[in-house]
Amino acid sequence: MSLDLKGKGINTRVTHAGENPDSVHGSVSVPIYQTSTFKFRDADHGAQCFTGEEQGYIYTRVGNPTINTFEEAVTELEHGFAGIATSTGMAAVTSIYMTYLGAGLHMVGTDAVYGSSRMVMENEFSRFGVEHSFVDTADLDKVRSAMRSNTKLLYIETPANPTIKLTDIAACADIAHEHGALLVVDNTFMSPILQNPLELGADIVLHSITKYINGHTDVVGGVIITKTEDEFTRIKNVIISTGGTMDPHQSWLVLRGMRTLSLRVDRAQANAQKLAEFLETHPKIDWVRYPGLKSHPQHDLAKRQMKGYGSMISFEVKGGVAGGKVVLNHVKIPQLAVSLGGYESLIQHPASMTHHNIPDDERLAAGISDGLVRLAVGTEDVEDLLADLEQALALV
Ligand code: LCS
Repeated sequence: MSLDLKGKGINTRVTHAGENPDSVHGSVSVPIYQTSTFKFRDADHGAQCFTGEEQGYIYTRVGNPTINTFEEAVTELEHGFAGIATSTGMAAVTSIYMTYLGAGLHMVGTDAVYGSSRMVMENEFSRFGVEHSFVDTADLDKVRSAMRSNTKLLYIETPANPTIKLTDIAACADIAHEHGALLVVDNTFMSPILQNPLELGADIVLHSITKYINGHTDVVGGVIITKTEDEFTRIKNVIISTGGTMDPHQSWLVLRGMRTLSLRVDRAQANAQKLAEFLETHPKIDWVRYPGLKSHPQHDLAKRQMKGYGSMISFEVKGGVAGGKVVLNHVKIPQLAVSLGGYESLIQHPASMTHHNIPDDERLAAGISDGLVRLAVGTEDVEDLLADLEQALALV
């Protein structure tokens, strides 16, 4: 019997969600069902599994017990109907685009989304006649005026990568629904610990679990969680036929990583708050963007829709790109690498790295300046991180 998690706190739910003791040997950790296919009892059983008259596993692209355990666990944390694990975060993004968009249909998206979430639409889906408008979704008037009669998706990322601008999820849900569209939220930067978009009116939430959910910088993956059975079935059918599914070993690893999610998030965001406050008063820093700072233009929205401020900071060093490079090249603890959400601190330069494929005019219009440095704060001792940044900034 699994533990009833109704009414339990987030730390209990992240520890026990999806827990389903092995009925054969009682293993506490879910077994890795490393199999591509499943044997039927007899011909009738096989046929009934295909029609759905019998519940049973058929083939791992369609479903697998280890993968399902991870999906159930993350669905519990996002308060959804069901989840679908995908091979990468981008497989989650493109599967949603594929499910709801087609020739002559339109989406509205946040202008400063993760670079590939925008470029796959502008470069690939546009070849199939899909229309798009990427706008500053922090400005609700811009969202309203971008919506058209053929808009099927409003796709937002909040906080956005890497500008740390916020979008009002509840207000966007109203706008999407008034136009007969669905609201999709990329919740990667917050993880299910700090923000639950389905509870704020969104229809679909996705994560690159490469980041906080796995948290150990050793696995890529994605997940989609829907509010309703209808949306789950539509997306699941697309993923089964296009093949962007996760594999059993990958699912076991991300579930293992996820068990410590709330501990990691708590420590990393406590560190991030102190680092952001330190950077804000540092004479070598031009500006800092972190939702936990009162100077963040949407600090009130952060308090309203987020349960914490996360551990992503953007800032610009005096002297722009040249100043930023000095910091990137001289910090010793944060590693110079893309990605985020692992236990360790990482630092990178979006204009030349994660967002290099966005044309300069679009990138600058989206607020991703040439000198913007992105710091993903980890779980190290904050005194060590502060001292490290201080010594690197002294060299600017
Ligand atoms: N959504 C967000 C917000 C992301 O940051 C990323 C990857 C993705 C989706 C795609 O997920 P993936 O396929 O990589 O699992 N973001 C990256 C970043 O900021 N640095 O490296 C990858």
